[in-house]
Amino acid sequence: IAIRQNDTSHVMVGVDDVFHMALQVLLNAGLSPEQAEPVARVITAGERDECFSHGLYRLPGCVETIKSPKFVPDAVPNIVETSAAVVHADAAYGYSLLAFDRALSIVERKTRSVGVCILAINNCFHFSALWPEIEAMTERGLAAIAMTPSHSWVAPAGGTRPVLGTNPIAFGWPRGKERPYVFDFATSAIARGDIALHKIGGKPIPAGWAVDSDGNSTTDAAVALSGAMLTFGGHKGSALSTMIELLAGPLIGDMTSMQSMAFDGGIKAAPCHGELIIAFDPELLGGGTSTANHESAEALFAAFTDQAARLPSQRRYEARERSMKYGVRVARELYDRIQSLLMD
Ligand code: NDP
Ligand code: PYC
Repeated sequence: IAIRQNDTSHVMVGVDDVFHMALQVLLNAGLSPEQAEPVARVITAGERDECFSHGLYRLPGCVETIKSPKFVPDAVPNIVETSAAVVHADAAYGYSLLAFDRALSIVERKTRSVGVCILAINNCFHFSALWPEIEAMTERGLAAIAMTPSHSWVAPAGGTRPVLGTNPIAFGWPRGKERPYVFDFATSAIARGDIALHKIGGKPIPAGWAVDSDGNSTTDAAVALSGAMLTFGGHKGSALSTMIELLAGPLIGDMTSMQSMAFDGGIKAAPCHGELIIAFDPELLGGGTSTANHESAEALFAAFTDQAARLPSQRRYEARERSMKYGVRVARELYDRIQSLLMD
C-alpha cells in the first residue's frame, strides 16, 4: 500500500477498527445487534479487499435504509426447509445477510446429503457484494452460484429506458489448500456504486457504461445516474440480467427490479427483493472421482496462470493481505462522514 507522508486526504484505519466503527454506526442507527454484526462484517470485508463500491462507502446508505419506514431493524429471519434440496429464508424486511447466516448450516447439510441445494432468500433489503456469501460456501468445500436483482436502473440491449437491475452474479469453486476461484460482477457494465464513486471523485466514466435520459452516450457520472445504465456485453449481458430477474424474482416468489423500485416509492433505501443461491457438493456430484476432478480443475486454472492471465479474485486476495498488514486507506471525507454518524 502506498502510505504517503503528509497525506491529509486519507486516514489509515486498521481492519478491526473498520469493523467496530461500522458496527457502532449501525447500532447507533437502531439496527438490532443480530442484524448489525453480519452487515458490519461484510462492509469490513469489502473495504479490506479494496472493493470500494461495496465497502465503507455503503455505510451512510445503510443508515438511510434503517430509517426507511419499510425496513424492519430488528427483523428475525424465518428459515423453512421446503424440501430435501430447497431452503426458504424469509428475511422479514431486514437485511439479507442475517437470513443467509441463519440458513448456512442447513444449506450445507442438505447439499452434502442431496448433492445440490437451493437457498431462496425472500423479502430482504440488499446492498452487499455477493462474494462473501460465495466464500462462505467454498470454505465449506462447496461450489456455489449466487444472484440477485436490484433496482431498475439498466436499459435492456437495444433500449434506452431502465428496466433491469444491476443484477450481480457470483460463482465460487473450492480449491482445497489454494484460495478458491471466485468471480462476482454486476451484469450492468459496472456496479452503480462505482458510477456514484466516479461522481463523488469528479471523474468521467468510460463511454459504454450509460446513456442520458434521451438515450445518448454519456461520460458524465451524474448524467449516467439520472439516465440509464447499460449492460455488459450488449445482448448477452442483457439476457443474463433478465435470467437473474426471473430466477431470483418470480421463480422464488419475489420482486423484479422494477417492482423493487416501485416498492421503494422514491425513499431511496437499498433495493428490497429476493436472492437465489445454489450450492453444489463436488464430492457427491463427482461420483467418487473427486481427486481426478480436482486435478482437472487445477489444470484449467494452471492454463490461465501459465500465460500470466490472472484469475478473478486475485486482486482481491492481494488487497486482503495488504490491508491485514497495513490497514485500509479511507478517504478523509468519507471517514469524517462516518464519524458524524457516530455522533447522531
Ligand atoms: P467488476 O466489473 O470490477 O468485476 C468484478 C469481478 O471481475 C471480480 O470478480 C474481479 O476480480 C473480476 N475481474 C476484474 N478484472 C479482471 C481481470 N482483468 N481478469 C480477471 N478477473 C477480473 O465489478 P462490478 O462493478 O461488476 O461489481 C462489483 C461488485 O458490486 C460485486 O461484488 C457485486 O456483487 C457488487 N454488486 C452488488 C449489487 C447488489 O445488488 N447487491 C448490484 C451490483 C453489483 P477482482 O475482485 O480480483 O478484481
Ligand atoms: O452497486 O449496483 C450497485 C448496487 C445495487 C445495490 C447494491 N449495489
